[in-house]
Amino acid sequence: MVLISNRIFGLILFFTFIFTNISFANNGYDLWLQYKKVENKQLLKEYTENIQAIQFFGNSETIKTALKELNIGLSGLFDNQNLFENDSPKNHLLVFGSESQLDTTYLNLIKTELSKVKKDGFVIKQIQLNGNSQIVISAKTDVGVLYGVFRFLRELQINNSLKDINIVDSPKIDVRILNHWDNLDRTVERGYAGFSLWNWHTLPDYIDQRYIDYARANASIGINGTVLTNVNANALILTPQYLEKVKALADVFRPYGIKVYLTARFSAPIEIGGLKTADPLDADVIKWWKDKTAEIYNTIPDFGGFLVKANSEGQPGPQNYGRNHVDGANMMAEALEPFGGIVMWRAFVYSEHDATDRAKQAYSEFVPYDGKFKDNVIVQVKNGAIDFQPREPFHPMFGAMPKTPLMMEFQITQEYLGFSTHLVYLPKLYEEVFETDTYREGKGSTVAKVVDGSLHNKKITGVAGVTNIGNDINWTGHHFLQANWYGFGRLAWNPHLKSEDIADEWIRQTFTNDENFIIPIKKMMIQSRETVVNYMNPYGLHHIFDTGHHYGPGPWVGSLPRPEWNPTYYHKADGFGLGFNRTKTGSNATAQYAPEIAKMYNDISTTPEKDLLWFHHVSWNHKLKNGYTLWDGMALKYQEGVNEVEDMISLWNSMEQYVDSQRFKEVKMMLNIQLKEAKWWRDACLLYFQQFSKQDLPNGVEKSSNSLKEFQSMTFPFAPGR
Ligand code: GCV
Repeated sequence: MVLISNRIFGLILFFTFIFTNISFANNGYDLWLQYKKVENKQLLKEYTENIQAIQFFGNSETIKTALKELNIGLSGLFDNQNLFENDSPKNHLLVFGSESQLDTTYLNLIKTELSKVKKDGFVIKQIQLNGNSQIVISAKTDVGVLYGVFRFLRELQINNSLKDINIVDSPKIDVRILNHWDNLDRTVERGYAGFSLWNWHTLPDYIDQRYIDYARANASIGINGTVLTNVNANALILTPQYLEKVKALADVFRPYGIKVYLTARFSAPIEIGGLKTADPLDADVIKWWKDKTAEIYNTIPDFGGFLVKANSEGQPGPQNYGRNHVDGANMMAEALEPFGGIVMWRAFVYSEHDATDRAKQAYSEFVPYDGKFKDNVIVQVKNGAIDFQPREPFHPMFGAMPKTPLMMEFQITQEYLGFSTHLVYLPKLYEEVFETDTYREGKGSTVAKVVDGSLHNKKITGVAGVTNIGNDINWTGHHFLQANWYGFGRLAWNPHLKSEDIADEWIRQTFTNDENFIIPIKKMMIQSRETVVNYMNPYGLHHIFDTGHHYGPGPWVGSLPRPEWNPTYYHKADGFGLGFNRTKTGSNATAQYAPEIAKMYNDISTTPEKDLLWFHHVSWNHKLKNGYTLWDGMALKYQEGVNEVEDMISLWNSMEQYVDSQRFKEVKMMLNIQLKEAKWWRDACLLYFQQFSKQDLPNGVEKSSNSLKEFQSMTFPFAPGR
């Protein structure tokens, strides 16, 4: 037991305060960990009544980290030097420690709550001891205690009352992980917020403060893993030269409960191992992976495992040797098994040699392997069957592999949602996916229940997010896109949370607790996902982005050698109409869903209009539910999207008094870019599709001042993220 009462902490706090609040001003660097002074009188009173000193149990690095964070947080939120400087014993304590360390007096007072805690969950409870109210934070593990401390700080930041506080919360997912598509030269594939955070050149000797702040931010939302490198992998990361650098990062992240994972290039035994083959059934290859894995664990004892993209978009894999995904994944799993590591094997596969609908290929390739993977393999599946579009129906693999753990892969970076210049609140998209019913075990078999393992009693569960983090000072390029990192973490912790509640807590922590700001801004965030769908891909249109960089519209692109890389493959515009027939009269992709869903999608009258053109080739004159024809309705949707961005701008402009000047100005400039690009999408798409519909724009839709030719001739050789 240690009572924090010395001046050293006061000094640390003082410098931390200077560092975080002055030198960074408000450039957004502090994310949602702003820890601004509490002004709420009731909370100030409750705080003083409950907390006069801190007492903690345990001395692990994680417990010390929890203490450090508490110090940073409380000194920002309150004028509470007395917590750290006064030696006299106090009656009102903030007590924290794990079950195995906590004093039994406290344990007895929280035992009911603690018995409900699972894995790295925690308890925060106000208790009465000898007539004094105190607050106890405890957990089964030290990382759970750290999560409890972060949650406690969140409660304070969002001005929740401390009176009778009694929170028990546990993660519903085991592996809550970020995927960095970061290359060793620091470029980031589909990265729009600067270069990679990982400075491989100065590692392992130089530990950038950002590595620590990255870990703090992740731990604050329960993220417990990070894949440092791109799935389009470079085998060099597995060499001793780089493993030493990886170790340095792992050492920084460990106290925060974050494990490091790496992408494993399937051909690494050839490229860095000097073997002639990477055949997963070859004895030398098997040995190579076993030795390599042992070497990694020797360097990083808590290494998490491998993420593998195999036989996809040119990446090598077991099929190069006539083997299959099971052979490849199990070979690596066997190497990791003795150390407790896992393989995350991606199901993002489609082949130029397969003429069937791309949307069907992953399901066809993987579902027959259900039950064949080793226990430490988890198959990582994108939320939809194509590729992170503004809206996709859920991937039919969810629910279709009852014997295989499947983890969700979301994109946080906005490859197809406006890069880092469009304000789009993605937790709304994640929530839509999680809430969808797969009907695999009858009504109520939601994707969330597949992913949290409860539908089929899975042994490992996971949610991955392809990050939007780079070395931009505000981390994500756009201040509001921090909310997507935040919201991803919150939903990875509990996929049943509501995106609106997440937006609420994010705004309060990041900007202000003033309802005059929160209510309208929250509404704007929630609406923003539909807005981007409206001005990019209404009614189920998809993959009509310009080629390669995916910046802006390119519905006219139709001459790329791989058919499924062409937007024309997806929209199939012709004189009759628009859309991809995936019903039983078309590619029959609908048959990959449970019968209830297949039936709904096979019939145009029961297909939700948001997915119309995903599943049907629809006449330009088809009557929509609102009475408009498809052509008129679609044109009006594009216009609606533009109008909604205009509304976002007016709203933001009226919010100046609630936001610091730097973030206000930066968001304002970004919104203006978003408006310009929304108009570009509207005009380019409508001019292009008009060639087929041969109809005028309906009233209310603005005419483009550019010609289709002008849009088609635009090139962006240096668009980011390639
Ligand atoms: C990392 C899409 C992206 C690629 C990405 C790929 C994947 O095709 O455009 O940049 O590659 O998905 O998820 O593997």
